[in-house]
Amino acid sequence: MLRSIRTGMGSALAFGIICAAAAAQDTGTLKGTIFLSHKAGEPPKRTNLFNDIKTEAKCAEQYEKPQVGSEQVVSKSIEGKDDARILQYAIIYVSSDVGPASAPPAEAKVLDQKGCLYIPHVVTLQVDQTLEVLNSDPILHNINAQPEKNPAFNYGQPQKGMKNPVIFKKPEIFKVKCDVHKWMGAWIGVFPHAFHAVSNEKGEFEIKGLPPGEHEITFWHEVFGEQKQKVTIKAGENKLDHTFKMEGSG
Ligand SMILES: [Cu+2]
Repeated sequence: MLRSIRTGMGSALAFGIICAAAAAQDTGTLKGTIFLSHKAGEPPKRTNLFNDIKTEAKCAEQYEKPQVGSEQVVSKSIEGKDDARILQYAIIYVSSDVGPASAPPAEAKVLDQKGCLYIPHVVTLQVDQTLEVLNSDPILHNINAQPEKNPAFNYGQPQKGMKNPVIFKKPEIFKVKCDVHKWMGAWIGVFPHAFHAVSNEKGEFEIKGLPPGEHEITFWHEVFGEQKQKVTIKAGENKLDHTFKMEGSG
């Protein structure tokens, strides 16, 4: 009797594994690159953040050389092109109905405060997934969030290594800031499913596990706004690039 139960459980387990493997094969992956177009010779202006950071000695000493760059627009030129760049920190997510969501990932995302910057500048997570807010600096930061759909929060973290876990119940994109250092800002994107990504330093993104069929994809950037596009996903790899335009660009 015991043996037959064990055999039965083994078969059920094997069946489950086979089904899971088949389901994984049947889903699609969406990959792409985010670009920023602008008038030739007029790339986005860059802010010298180090002018601000150097007012906080314990942060300034963490940098080997002055940091130049804007947190808001992190774009890099493309070799041979004078009117387009790749764009980091865009959020890419599915904005149409994709059915019931899978359980949120057990592993937390981390929003660090290091060198008087939020790292990463943009973070996305699923409803009920933990965001761990960490202070890696030996000075006081506070993380002040005033979302519209989730409860507001404001944690002071006066010591290095302090952590506050936060969970969000409603989908929303909102800003957090530090009241001690006015240049410190980050964006948190909360989604009802796992189909979201942030473009990396090469402008690239990847969203895995999409059910085949037509979906609406939203591309969001804190400066360049929000644009939507329909895409038909097939099993396997799918490609979709997106270009944001700077205002005034043709
Ligand atoms: Cu701060």
